[in-house]
Amino acid sequence: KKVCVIGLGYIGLPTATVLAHNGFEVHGVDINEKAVELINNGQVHIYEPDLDIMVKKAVESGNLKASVVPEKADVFIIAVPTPFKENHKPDLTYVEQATRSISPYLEPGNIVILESTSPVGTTEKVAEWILEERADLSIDENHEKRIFVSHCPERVLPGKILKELIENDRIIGGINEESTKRTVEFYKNFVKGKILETNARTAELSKLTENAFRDVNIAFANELSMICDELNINVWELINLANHHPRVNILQPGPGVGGHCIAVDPWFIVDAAPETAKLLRTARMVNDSKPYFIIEKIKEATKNLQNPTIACLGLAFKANVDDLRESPAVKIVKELSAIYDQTIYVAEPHIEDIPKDLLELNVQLVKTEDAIEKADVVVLLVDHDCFKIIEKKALSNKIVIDTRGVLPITSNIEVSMTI
Ligand code: SAJ
Repeated sequence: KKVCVIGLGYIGLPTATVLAHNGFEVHGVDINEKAVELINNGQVHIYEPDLDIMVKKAVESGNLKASVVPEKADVFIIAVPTPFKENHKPDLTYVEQATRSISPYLEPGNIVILESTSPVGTTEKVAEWILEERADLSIDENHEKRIFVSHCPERVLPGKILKELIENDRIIGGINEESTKRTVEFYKNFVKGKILETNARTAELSKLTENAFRDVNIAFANELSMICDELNINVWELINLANHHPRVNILQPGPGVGGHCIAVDPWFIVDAAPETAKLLRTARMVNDSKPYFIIEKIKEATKNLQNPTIACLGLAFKANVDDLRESPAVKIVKELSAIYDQTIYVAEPHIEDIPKDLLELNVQLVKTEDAIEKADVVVLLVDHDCFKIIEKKALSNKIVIDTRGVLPITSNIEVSMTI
């Protein structure tokens, strides 16, 4: 069987690779020519543990090839981004382009699977776009040129993608029962987790709900941290105590919510039910406001210092990854460089070069020890394991603002404290 995967990013490339390892002939497609060239050379353009080795093997086996144009196949998987526009409305341009780009290659009996996290109704739209391009095909039962269309939302956690791709339970919802059935048969080839069947719209909302659930829970922790700051209570101790209750499990506060999923997906629900999704909208706003709360805390902590030198530890959107997309840490560093005249020193051991959008600012990427040594104020923004071993004596006489509660500080407040 042959599979054509559209979009060779964090989801598409690992999926294409796993399929190739399971004996499928895989044709990967991406608009990024550089990525295509790298993949065909057995290399990768993104970092994910073990992905480089797996891609190399898949390409060497002859089962994985990449190109900028699709080819005929039995199964088509769409794994392209679904960002939002300025007004938090979903932007389906990439899904539409991908769908229209595969349409000329479709043949009766083919399955088209949308893996991109999508607003409710998108899978049905995919079917409509195909039929607009191909009047000869049909989604109707008994039609001799029938094709099948389903949603199977990706649910993998960056950093654990290759494991979760195989082990996680999957939800599959087709635009009709036969589409669901055929898509389930396909995923059974490589998924070890349970495969749960539903319709396309429920599958779409289910994925959005999972990320909205996490967003609301993180917002709860973030709001608590701001309440604790006001009441002069240590939020980490508070959460630890409350979590001893058998039915309480509070997540960890931080400088905000980053990444390209949790900060985006709940808006698709809000957009679909704007009057009703009050809690979800508020959670988004709480999490989006958190970086500015941290900046205010930094300003407050430095108000009596002349030209303070600030070191920020971490730029990634979460612990132990190199991914800077929508990172609250990057947002905070940018704001700080606009507020302070002194160079802002940044330590991010997971990247080698300073990202483009910080290049023109007065920001310098340095080693963790150097950043701390130079600083009057140390701001910890990401709970990378490598920061957890920082010793107390390295921080003596510094103002320490720890947004993740990992540094050895004894003060009672979450942020702005002097050792
Ligand atoms: N965060 C906190 N406190 C916490 C947990 C997370 O502040 O207690 C922050 C992180 O630092 C990060 C953000 O939230 O900035 C999101 O991180 P995450 O680890 O919760 O999630 P992602 O974005 O890496 O991946 C999520 C996952 N969804 C869920 O756990 C419900 C993943 O399974 C999805 O596949 C992925 O979104 C996706 O692609 O949709």
